[in-house]
Formats: sequence, structure tokens, C-alpha cells
Amino acid sequence: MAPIDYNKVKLASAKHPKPPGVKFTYGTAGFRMKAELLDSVTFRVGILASLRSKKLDSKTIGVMITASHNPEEDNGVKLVDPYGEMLEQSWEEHATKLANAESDDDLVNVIQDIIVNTGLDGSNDSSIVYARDTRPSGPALVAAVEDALKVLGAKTLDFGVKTTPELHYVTRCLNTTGTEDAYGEPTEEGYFKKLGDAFRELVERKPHPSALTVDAANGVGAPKIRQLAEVVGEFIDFNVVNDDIYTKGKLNFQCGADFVKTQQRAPPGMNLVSGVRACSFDGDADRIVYYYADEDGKFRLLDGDKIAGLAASFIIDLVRTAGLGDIKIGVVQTAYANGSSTAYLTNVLKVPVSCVPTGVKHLHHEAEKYDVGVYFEANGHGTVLFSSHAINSIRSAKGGTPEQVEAINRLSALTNLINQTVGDAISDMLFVESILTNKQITLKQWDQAYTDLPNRLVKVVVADRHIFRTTDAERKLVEPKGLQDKINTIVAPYTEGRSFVRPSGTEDVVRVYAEAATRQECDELAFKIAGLVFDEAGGVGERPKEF
Ligand code: G16
Repeated sequence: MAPIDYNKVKLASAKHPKPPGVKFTYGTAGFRMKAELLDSVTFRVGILASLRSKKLDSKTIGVMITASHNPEEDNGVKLVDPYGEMLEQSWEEHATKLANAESDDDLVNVIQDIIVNTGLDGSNDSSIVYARDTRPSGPALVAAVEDALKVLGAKTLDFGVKTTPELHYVTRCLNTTGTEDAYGEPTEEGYFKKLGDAFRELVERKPHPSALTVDAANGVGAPKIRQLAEVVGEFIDFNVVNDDIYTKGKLNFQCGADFVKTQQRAPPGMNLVSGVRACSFDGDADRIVYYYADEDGKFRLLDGDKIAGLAASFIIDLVRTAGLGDIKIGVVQTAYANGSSTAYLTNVLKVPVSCVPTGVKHLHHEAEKYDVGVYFEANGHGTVLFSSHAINSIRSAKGGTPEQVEAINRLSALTNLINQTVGDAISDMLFVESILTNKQITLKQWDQAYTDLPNRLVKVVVADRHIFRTTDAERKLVEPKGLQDKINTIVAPYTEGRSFVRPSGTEDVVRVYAEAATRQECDELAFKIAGLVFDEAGGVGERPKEF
């Protein structure tokens, strides 16, 4: 226990000056921008992490340095709370204020304000675990975080180059070891062992599927899949592509989950012929989408919505078979969810569906309201949360018939297989594979649950995306004033037409989503709305082109 030495803070901060005039915001997934602007931000996030730990009785806080799906020249930093969840929202404001303090003196004032406003004891100990993805800018940003942690005397654990979900996992493990909520061994080996054991339990004695081609986005997922193969290799073969983490400029470039989802095609160079089973991770392996080519060679995407449908239907069946009817299941989506997926969940599976704003933090909290909360963004980011009521019911259930016992055992294995701290491409992939293996179905059979409405996502660059404000879980624009009425007028004539516009929280763009009954109508609608946004809200560069 030692009080904060503000002189030392100022001296250290002087080595990480804030670029003048830049306004930083803690957005959808922390701070994210061009890496060259991030030195002062990461230093200050180090300070915030230490303060957060001091506030929470010295519990370990996670710091992840990644820009996930963004281009390689970007980077980012975000905090992970003790149970592996995203930073509590009320602290995002503190993060933004710290990042924007113009001088070292201002920085000290903001730190003191945070101490007063949150009532934390500045002399408490603090404990931080940190990791980074494979971006070339990562090591320098880690050094900036370390400078801050050193000056605040924090206890630190450098977790090295890891996927974002591994950092979430280890943060929860470190804070629960030795308690009745113990989540696992706080090491990478512990992570793979936990997933591997659960996967074995779910798939052994079942015929194995054919090999799975995994596009690792030339990111950290590539080496991690190889480590995974060491523990599950007897049940599944991986053919890893886009696994070059050393050549500059390759990360997320023309590959990865975001490319596949937005371009609706396989990464160039992948030989996606009929019969090949494929999936793509993003740069930090927290998202996954699946795909295949049908008999005519046509690309077919199984995105986050399809994964949510598959997961919900599997869990509903198991809960029913296990005789655990009091476990209430729900699904959480965002405005990007395909209209057909929401109809399938509501009308066929008959599960309650909630719609929340984009961002894992929003989905996660909503999912906590159910006994089993399945949440997935259409972009492939998601997981399943089991409440303590659900876990206790599953663990104490005995089962009167062999079918019941088997269903209970499978549910129990799922609670270990699924990374409940955050969306995790590796864990989600094993989850999907275990469902397909148990049901003995192909990607095509999975796809047949419902047919997606044609949809398109377009990015529009505008002078200031902060002029856009939304309501109704981002489905309607409040500002710029009058724009929503114009959108409604354009959408009205389209069969099953739907479109919305929102500012991205991770990239300097405005996103336009459109869906309609046919591909042609959908593309026309997306183009019209993107053009409207460009014309009426300060479009920059090239006006969106017709598709
Ligand atoms: C992050 C968030 C996701 C969000 C995505 C895009 O993903 O974790 O919840 O869907 O950004 O957000 P936006 O549309 O606001 O830019 P990732 O995989 O990049 O960390």
C-alpha cells in the first residue's frame, strides 16, 4: 500500500505526450485509431486500469492491446473487468477524460477527480494482466502501459501475444481461483485444456466431420489454432490458411471474418469448392463466421445469426430432453440481425429475442437477464451465458433415463466449452463443431433452417460521424434532423425492405445496412441510402458507387 506519487506520474506522462487537438473517445470496443496516435492513450489506460483495480479491492484488471478487425496500421486498447466482462460503462467516461487531458497537470487533476468521484482509496494495491495481438505497433504500446503501471506500483502479469478472448478468460480465472466460482487455470495451457476436455466429452464416440479450413486473418488466431490442434487433433483436422503473422500489411487484408461478412465471398486464394467446410476468424480471434460453396459453386455464408440459431436450437433440445424446463432461454441480437433470423427464432424456436445497440457490452448485459442467454452479432461476435441458476440446475440434475443423463452431461460440457466471458472464435468454433457432430449434419443442412434476406453493409466516409445520433437500438436516426424521414420514404416501396444508418464506434465511418426481398432490390436500396447519407451529411471522397 502506497499513496500515488503525482510528481512521478507527471514525469512519466511527459514521455507520453498527448497529440494536441486530437479528441479521443472510449467507443464500442475501447480506444481504437491509427496506432501512431495511441501512445499517450495507452499510457493513460494503464493508469485507469490501476485505478479500477484499486477501486475493486485490488482485483486483477485486464488490458488488451488490439484493433481486432481494423486494418493493420490501426491499434486499440480496452480494459477488462474482473469477471472477464467489458469495462463497466460508467468508467468509460473516466477513460475518455483521462485520454483527453491536454497537459500533465490536467492529467493529475483528472486522476484526482476520479479518485474523489468514485470514492476509491488511491493507496490500495493494484493488479493488472495485459496482452496484445500480433500488430507491429503492439510492443511499443505495451511499453507505454508498463510505464504507467510501474509509476503506480501495480502488480503486473505480462500475458504476451494472445487472442482477446484468452485475455478475458485469464482475467476471470485470476480473480476466481480458489473460490466456488473458479473459472479455470489462469494460464494458456489451462485455457486449451478446459476447451479440449469439454470438446472431447461432447464429440468422442461420434463419427468425426471432414477437415475444417480456418482462415486466421493473418492474425494471432493462426498460432493459437496450432496449439488447439495439439489438444483436439484426434477429433478434428484443421487446414489453416491466411496464417502469415510476419509479413507486414497482411493482417485482416482481404481475409478474415469482417472481409467475408461484408464482401459476402471467400478470401481470395481460398479454394472454396463444394464439399469444403470453412470458417474465418478476425484479427484477434474474437469473431467467427462459417461458409461453404453449394453444388453450383455459389458462396453461402453462415454468420453470427446462423450460429445463434444453431446454438439456441441445440440448447433448447438438450434442456427439454434433460427435463430442465425451468431454465429460460433467450437470444440477444442487434439491428444488423437478418430479418429472417429473428423470424426463425421467434416463430420456429419460439424463444424471446431482444434487440440492443451494437457492441458486445450491450449484448452481454442483456443476455445476463436469461438463465441461458445466447448472444451473437451478425458479424460473428458472440457467446452463450449460463446463469448460476442454470449451472446449479445442470450440476445437480440426476436424470432418470439414459437420454436425460446424456443431455445433462452435454449441457454440463457446454458450460465449460463456451467461453462465457466474451465472444471467442476458437471456443465458438468448437461449439459449432460439437453441435454439427452431435446432430451429424453438414453446413448445408444447418443453413436450411431458414433463408437469409439479401442484405448489404456499406461504409460511408463523412466529415464528422459524431453528428449522427440514433435511438431504438440504433434502428432510427435522431440526428441529423430530418434524415430518418428521408430514409423511411426511400425504404417504403421495397418488399421486406429495411435500412438503418449508424456511426461506427471502431472506425471513422458511418455504416449503412439494408435488406430486401431480392438481391437486386437490396443493392439498390443500400446504394440509395448510402448516397443520401453522403449528400446530406457531409460525405467525403468518392460518392458511394452502384454495386
Ligand atoms: C467490435 C465490437 C463489436 C462490434 C464491432 C463493430 O468488434 O466488439 O461488438 O460489432 O466492433 O462495431 P462498430 O460498428 O461500432 O464499428 P471487434 O471484433 O472489432 O472488436
